[in-house]
Amino acid sequence: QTPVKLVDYQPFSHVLNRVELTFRLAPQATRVLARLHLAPNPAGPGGDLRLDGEGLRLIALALDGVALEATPDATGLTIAAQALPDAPFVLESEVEIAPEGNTALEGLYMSGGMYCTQCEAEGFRKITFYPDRPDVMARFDVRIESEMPVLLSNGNPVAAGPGWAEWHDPWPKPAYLFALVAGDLVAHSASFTTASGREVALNIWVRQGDEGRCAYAMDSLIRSMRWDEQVYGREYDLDVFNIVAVDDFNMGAMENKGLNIFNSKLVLATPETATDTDYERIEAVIAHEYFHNWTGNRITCRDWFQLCLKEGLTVFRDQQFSGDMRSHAVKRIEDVLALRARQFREDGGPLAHAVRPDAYVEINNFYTATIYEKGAEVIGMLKALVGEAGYKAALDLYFDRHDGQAATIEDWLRVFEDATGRDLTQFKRWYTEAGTPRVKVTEDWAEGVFTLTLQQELPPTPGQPDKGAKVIPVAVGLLNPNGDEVVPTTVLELVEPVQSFRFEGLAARPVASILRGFSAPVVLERNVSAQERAFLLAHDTDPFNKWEAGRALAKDVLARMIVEGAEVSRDWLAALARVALDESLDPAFRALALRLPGEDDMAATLHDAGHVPDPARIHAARRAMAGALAQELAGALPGLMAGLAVQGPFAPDAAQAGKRALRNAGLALLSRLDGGAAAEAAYAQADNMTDSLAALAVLLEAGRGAAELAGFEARWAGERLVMDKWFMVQVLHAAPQDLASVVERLTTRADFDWKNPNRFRAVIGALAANHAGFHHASGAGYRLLADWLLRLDPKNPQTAARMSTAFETWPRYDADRQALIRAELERIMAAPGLSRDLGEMAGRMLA
Ligand code: BAL
Ligand code: ZN
Repeated sequence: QTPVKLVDYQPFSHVLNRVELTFRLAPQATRVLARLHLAPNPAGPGGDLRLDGEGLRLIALALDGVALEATPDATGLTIAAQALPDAPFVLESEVEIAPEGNTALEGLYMSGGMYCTQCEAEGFRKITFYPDRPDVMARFDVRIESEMPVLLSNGNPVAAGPGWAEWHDPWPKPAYLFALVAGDLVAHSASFTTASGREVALNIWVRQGDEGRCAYAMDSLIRSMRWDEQVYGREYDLDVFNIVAVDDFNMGAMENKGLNIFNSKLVLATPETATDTDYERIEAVIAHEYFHNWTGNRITCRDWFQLCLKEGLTVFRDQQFSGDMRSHAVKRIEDVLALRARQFREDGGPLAHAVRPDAYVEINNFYTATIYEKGAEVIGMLKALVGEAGYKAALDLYFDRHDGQAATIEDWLRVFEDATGRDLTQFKRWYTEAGTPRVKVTEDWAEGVFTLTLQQELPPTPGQPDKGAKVIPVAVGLLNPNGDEVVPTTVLELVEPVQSFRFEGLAARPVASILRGFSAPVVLERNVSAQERAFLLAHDTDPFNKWEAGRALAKDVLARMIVEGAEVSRDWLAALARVALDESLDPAFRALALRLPGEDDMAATLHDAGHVPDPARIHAARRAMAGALAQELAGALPGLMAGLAVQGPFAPDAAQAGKRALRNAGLALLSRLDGGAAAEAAYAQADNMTDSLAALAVLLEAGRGAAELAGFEARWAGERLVMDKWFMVQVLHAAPQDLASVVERLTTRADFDWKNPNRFRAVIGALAANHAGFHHASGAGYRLLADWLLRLDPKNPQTAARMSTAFETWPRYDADRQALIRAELERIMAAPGLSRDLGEMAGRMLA
């Protein structure tokens, strides 16, 4: 496996101004005719013309109308320099491909009888011979010939007739943004008037029968378009914006220019079929893909090492949007929970890599939490350092300077330097160095001066043993002993390995609220008493740190229960009960405060503290903690839940969703007291999927729910997205010792369509997410996962590789579990015909 390296970047030998494509669609034998208008690139290295191409049957090739002999190799074809004119020329090719047999879901493939494409990162080379690299940007004209009634591609429609349609995209784009859809589809349509008064036709294309499930996605799209105009000054630039929902999709969605293609689970929603979490995700992902139109499409990446340039920025923008639409406090807590669960986990293990990596074997393996979520955190830090006005000036300059270009992280940082005058040389380490910094805090109080000393430690990561000090914005506020804020939020800039910050003129020793809003993606190490955490939980004015204080307290208590067999802390119970019952607080916030630390999270925490986590003990202690909390709140739960009843029809907004979240948290606690009786009643009464699924999960946790599972199945058997939930809930909530048999039972069902990524994730992804079950000492969970990865890999290597990250935490566990996991990874590595995707992942985990 030869890695691709950032240092080897060279511009392409030619420029490609225009592309004409004709598709004659047929499931087994699609013909693709390409006319590439090429010219020598004066800034390029010269030499041969190398085109990428994989799995293509070459029918014909011609240069300026003259047939050309060429023999493709496994990855493309080369036209020797001496055969190339020293002036503009047209290269024509005709190839044949078989979309029906394309189970990798990359390139042109079929899903539910329709044709669709996925070209990011390197899928276009499976469609035609082409310079499949993001810095080659061209205008596309596309003609589709097919009996399918709806024929779509990027850009604006030009003309159509029976069995054909033509599209023109006026905006130069790289091939990864190409898209084509042909199917028997219906549209949910609307229109949008841009800030400058242009009309844009909006369509969400779905299969017959799904058109009534698109309203929320359309509403989210319209709000996203307006928001990007108002907040970033970015207007849409085509006459149409099409979204298509497909059932078989490796990712969540894809931002192809003017023709977004979505996993149907991120489009289709009704109150009966989708949960509040689904609605929130739909809103966020619709926004994310739309925002890519400027941050990704108009300004794209020079090469795939720069992936975070578009993904980190676009995640940051969708997080801002969701905060504006819902609650910034709740959104921030949810984002940090996800960051710690996925990115910190990645950063602390064998798969750690920089936000801008400098080598890869398979780029599909780098669509990671580090590129996306840490990439967004880095932008949040930049914004904290330069301020609102600096950020706005830098972004305006970025759009002005780089519109139409394929840019780099250096370009990105330079606009901040030019707009604000700030030197970002040291800050750039956030992009080039992996690992989660640890910031140790010591506090000193003497003669009215409070001193905070911050020391940064940068753990080694694969290939990066030593690192330089980072620029870490640490937002701090100080409270006096009465709970009043005496120093409002101030951003301290930690740039040295150790640095002290003084606060003068204070009447009494303050209580410090540090890393407010989670101002940097670091682990804060601080010796804080339980009393001080409880004080911050009660008084902190920063909602993130208020939640964080409760979280840290819960983790301390739970860690002592696991390691020492300690009892649940009465103080913690009392403090949490106060928050849960505080009606001045947002129900969504209270629901998050009641959510106990997850088992994987506790395993990481214990490992960080020098313990070897025991999954069975973690599981038992967490259940004991939930039981104690239920006892503490026993008298208050009925009143709490009654007060949260939603009046009126279902709305997927933050206010109702927050009430449902807190009510269902209450239901979960109540089941610890009544064995699930209230959950049975709740399930019977539920009139929306949020409540149905929550009650079902509670019943399964309580060892009940057989009748409800059967009823659920009978009602939803024909609904793939809903049945994914049915599969998943059983796996997530299986008792640890039963998990393997539950998975084995589910995977032998006829409707376990394992080639569908959503169904595979619903079962095999959930297997790995059931911490105590997956890590059961028998090793059955590990074996099952490896078996399924090996089965999926020849069909869909991208999803197999993605799911293999379940093994990335192996160094945390005891020697027996480590040996079991290593044996499975070695079994994977030894498999004949292993994909580059899964091979790279297993190899990195074993290194
Ligand atoms: N570009 C791949 C899908 C996404 O991040 O939007
Ligand atoms: Zn994206």
